[in-house]
Amino acid sequence: MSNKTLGGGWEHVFAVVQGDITKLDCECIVNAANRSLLGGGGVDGAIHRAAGPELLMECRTLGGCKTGEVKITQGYRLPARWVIHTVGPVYSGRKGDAVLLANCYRNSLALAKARNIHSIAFPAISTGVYGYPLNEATEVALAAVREWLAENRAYPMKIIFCCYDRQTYEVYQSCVSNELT
Ligand code: AR6
Repeated sequence: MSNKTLGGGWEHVFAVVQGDITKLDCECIVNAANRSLLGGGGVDGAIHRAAGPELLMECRTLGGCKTGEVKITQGYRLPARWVIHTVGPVYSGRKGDAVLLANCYRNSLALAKARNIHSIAFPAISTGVYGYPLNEATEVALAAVREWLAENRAYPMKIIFCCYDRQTYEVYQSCVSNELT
């Protein structure tokens, strides 16, 4: 785990870890969901399995979620108290993809702040089933988070990028090192 500031002040802790997001003991984890919010594969499936059926029951009441937007639920059987569900773009190669993907990160952080949450873990949104190239998606994620931190310097927030596989972890590590040097 690396603790580094990334465009923020001393109160911002930034970490890249490799592992399963459903195991993380932080206040809030982010789910890379689909517009129905009724579950799926990948990290979405893992979160629903670990949280238990109550999560799906709450998700049924939310009326879905638009791409780039966010909805919050409880974490139920997860160590995390809250789950922020967001919907990344299906990669199309158009400029709008990056805007929508950045919105997932920015809107998640804004909602976390509105709920007085101070630690949040993100998966690599859209880089699995939704086909977003990993390097591009990582740049978008880091830029969006850096901007948010710069705009919210006074708000203590621990941000964890939870990379499931080795390749994702290495890309995040190398992009973070490049940003910091
Ligand atoms: N913890 C952390 N990251 C994970 C985990 C986990 N337990 N499991 C997978 N990942 P994906 P998307 C990583 O496909 O591309 C779902 O069916 C995975 O290795 O989960 O946004 C939804 O319902 C990859 O790096 O999400 C949607 O239909 C990253 O999470 C669709 O997939 C994202 O991969 C969303 O596709």
